[in-house]
Amino acid sequence: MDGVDSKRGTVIDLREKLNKISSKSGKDRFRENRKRRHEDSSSSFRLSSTQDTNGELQKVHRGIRQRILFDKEECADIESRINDIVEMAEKGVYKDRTIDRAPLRTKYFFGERYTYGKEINGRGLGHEKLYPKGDVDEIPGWIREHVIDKVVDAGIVPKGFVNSAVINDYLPGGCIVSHIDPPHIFDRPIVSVSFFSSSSLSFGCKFTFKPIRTSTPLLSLPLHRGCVTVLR
Ligand SMILES: O=C(O)CCC(=O)C(=O)O
Repeated sequence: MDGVDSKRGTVIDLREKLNKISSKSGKDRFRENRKRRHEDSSSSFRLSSTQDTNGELQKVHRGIRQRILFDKEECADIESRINDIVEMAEKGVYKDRTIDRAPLRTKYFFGERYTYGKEINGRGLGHEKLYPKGDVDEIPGWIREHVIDKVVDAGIVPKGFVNSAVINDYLPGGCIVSHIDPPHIFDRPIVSVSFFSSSSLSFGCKFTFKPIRTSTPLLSLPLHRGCVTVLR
């Protein structure tokens, strides 16, 4: 789930913030940008031909299904419940491990949490582990009733399939680093629902934080408010 909460005031754009952190002078950054543009066009990441690009694109498309499942009223109701979670988190109602805060993106783990990013010390895909059961809060009843049951009723996943729900709360300019949800921890499909605002999910792009950069994605998938995205 993702969203932007207009009630929570002005925030700094992550791109500005990270670029400020970078100590490079304007001249250095200009040189770096020119170099990067050159690298982009010769990158080993670039697909070798139009045929390869098409093949990759078809493969990505085959794994994605989307549909609008929540109307405006349902979205508004769920969004107000998400705001309640944010408020409760600020009051310290949840277990420590339920919440993971990063600049402009907060994750709320319910049911299960797994180690990722810095927690696996750069060892990469395959080294992620589940935290012990009970380290994070249970999936709230309203998420089961208003979100999971609806996804089950729509025939997207079987009853009893979902045992983990993560709310990703993005503030303006926030994003999540490119990653693969580890297959030894996550059964497929991965089901994502978007609330508060529309955003996009990019496939086949390189991403760096410092400086914040992304290569042109193979596919940039729109995620509309109320839309469920199913990834296999
Ligand atoms: O916000 C999204 O839809 C992506 C979330 C995601 O990739 C994750 O939580 O692992």
